[in-house]
Amino acid sequence: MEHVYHTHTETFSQTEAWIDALEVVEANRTALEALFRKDFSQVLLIGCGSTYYLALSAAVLFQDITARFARAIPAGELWMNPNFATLNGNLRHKTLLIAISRSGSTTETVRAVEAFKALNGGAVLTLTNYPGQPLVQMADLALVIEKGKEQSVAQTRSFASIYVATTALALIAGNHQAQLSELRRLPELGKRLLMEYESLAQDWGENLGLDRFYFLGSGLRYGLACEASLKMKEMSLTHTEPFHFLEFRHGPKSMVTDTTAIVGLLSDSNRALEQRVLDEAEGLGAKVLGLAERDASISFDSGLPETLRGVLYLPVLQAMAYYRSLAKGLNPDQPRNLTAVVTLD
Ligand code: F1P
Repeated sequence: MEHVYHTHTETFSQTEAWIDALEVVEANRTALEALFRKDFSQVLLIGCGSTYYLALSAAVLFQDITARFARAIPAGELWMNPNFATLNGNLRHKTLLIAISRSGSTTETVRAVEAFKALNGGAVLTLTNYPGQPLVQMADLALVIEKGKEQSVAQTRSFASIYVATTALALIAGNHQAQLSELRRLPELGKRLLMEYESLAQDWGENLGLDRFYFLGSGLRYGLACEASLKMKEMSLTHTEPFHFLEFRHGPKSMVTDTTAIVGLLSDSNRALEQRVLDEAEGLGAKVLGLAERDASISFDSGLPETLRGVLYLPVLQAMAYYRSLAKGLNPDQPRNLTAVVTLD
């Protein structure tokens, strides 16, 4: 019997965790509204690895939707420099800290929250997939999306579940509650993408003639490009890097060969500028794959606003990394040298 990898099960069942994410946010709506009414002048999002990339994308989303200053830093950076959150000790500028962690127990993230609280930096909201963990206990408000739990080391459905939650949170923070119902369409859309494009993900993943991957994304899609690149790196031990679209011309382009794959997470708003970068890379011999709302190799055809459909970029790219891992004879569930949680003394 063919071995069933957790990564496959988790990637292909992820839309159930998206539903859970929306339910958890809905169940905590009153508390969230109260939290976002508090006096704070910046939102700081932290995480490590995948969850840092999630924070990067969610910061753009928050700022776009709420018109409040939001930024992301790795949790380890905040742990080492907690004054950063309070703008060098100036507590007139209160911070809302959003700490993101699948496990809820990564040492850097726990230590960063401790340091932030010791400085009286502001309120703490945590987003995790496991109950009863330190980050859940330390929070002013903790959202736990248990359907996002996973056996694999590399995050797939956990990441996507928390990403869906942050999209809903940004709508609540920005007083756009009326748009929450639009998010309920995401799970069906995600399911369709996985069915429609699994064979494309497999073809690209199994193409071992490609020896390097670059993932390009701008705005909220940059953090998602980072995550897609990390999946490829962790699961398939491939040379891969993410870049902002227009940055690609400023050096990275010199790496393009005819064994290069370029994956473009295209926007609506800047599509023409982004497409030119892909066309230039193709002209240099790269194999190019575009993801976009419509008229692309992978088309969402979602009808959803650009800010709300970010999660749709993920499933097919996660599946591509999975298939490349298998094609290279690796175990996608257990990337080399990694553990699911980084615990420091
Ligand atoms: C974060 C994380 C993962 C990564 C690695 C180690 O954990 O960096 O993103 O894949 O396996 O842990 P968490 O804080 O989100 O649980």
